[in-house]
Amino acid sequence: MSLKVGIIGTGMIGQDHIRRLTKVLSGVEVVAVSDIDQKRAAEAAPEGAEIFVAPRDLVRSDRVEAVVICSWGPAHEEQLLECIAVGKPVFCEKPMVTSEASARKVMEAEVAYGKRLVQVGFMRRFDADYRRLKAVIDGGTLGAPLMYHSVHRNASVPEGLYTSEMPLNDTLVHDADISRWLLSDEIVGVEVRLPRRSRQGGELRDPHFVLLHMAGGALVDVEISVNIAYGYDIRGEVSCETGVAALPNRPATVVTDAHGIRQAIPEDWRERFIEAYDQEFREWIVAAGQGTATGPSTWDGYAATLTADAALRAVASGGLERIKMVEKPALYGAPSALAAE
Ligand code: NAD
Ligand code: ISE
Repeated sequence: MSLKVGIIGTGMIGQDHIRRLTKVLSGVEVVAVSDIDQKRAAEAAPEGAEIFVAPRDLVRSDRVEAVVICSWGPAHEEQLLECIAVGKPVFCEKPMVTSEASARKVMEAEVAYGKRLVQVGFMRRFDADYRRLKAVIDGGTLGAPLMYHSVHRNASVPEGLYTSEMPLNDTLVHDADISRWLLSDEIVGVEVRLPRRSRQGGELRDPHFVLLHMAGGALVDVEISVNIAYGYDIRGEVSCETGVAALPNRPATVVTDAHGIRQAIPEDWRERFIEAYDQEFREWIVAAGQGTATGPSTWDGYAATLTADAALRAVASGGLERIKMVEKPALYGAPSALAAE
């Protein structure tokens, strides 16, 4: 029996997820779509899917067993709360929400419901290279991790679509989450330094150099570049006590001609993380079919939101901004359980 899914938000990633849910993965069927842009919803809807004007009606439809949210970040809180209110499993693209208050509301609603329903779209945790990197660190052969260097480069972002806050509250959240996951630790402080502004980004402030302070004393530096022009380039290297572990360069055909010897670079996240997105949905379909969720949780979405908030404060203050988390609800496991998730 197939899991019957409704998709809210049929823009770039909504359409990519519809493609994988209808053409790549099995055990799932897209039976409904909704978007504030009715034309886009109609164009993206797979054959036989019902088109809803209001996301609320999609969530409450008897045909829909589980929901995938791909709308813009500020719309996520309301849509997540609708799903939790009716007890339907929901996959929500990052950022889970865009403020601490919203994250607390979603977490309180899920805790009151008493069962995990939300999986957040931190797809890097499902990438085979990141999984191997984590296995090396957890294996302990290199000693304790001391520093993590994270590079997050986008070729470009459509001008106007990206506000000055988005490199931090939309892009940095991936690095915040993967740092917590790789190092099995929480972020307790954030600093941001602003190098000379790149002219590639027009008026947009780009790039950002971010320093994350982990509770156990490790430090993470993050380069956030959203207009690097040459391609989508994601790197990561962990320096430990007796060695270094790094993500490999992606395999690509080596082309040799009169211009030299070179390899292609992914255009954007859809190409770089194609297998990771497939895997995150494979695991989501199994859990949602059982009426629950696994993988990146509301707690992880909350932690990433706090990091983005602190980074935005750090830009304004120029100093170290501390993060204070509420006590972790038992629903999300003990603090040390991060290592096993
Ligand atoms: P997009 O602008 O291409 O698409 C967003 C769609 O949501 C649009 O069609 C818009 O009309 C619709 N929408 C907005 N508010 C809505 C609402 N209240 N109700 C219904 N529909 C609404 O953006 P995108 O690039 O597809 O990004 C969507 C989300 O996915 C963002 O949160 C983004 O951060 C996230 N994202 C995640 C990844 C990843 O790697 N995990 C990659 C890209 C985007
Ligand atoms: C986009 O929304 C994503 O989530 C991508 O993974 C990220 O690399 C990019 O910066 C975001 O715009």
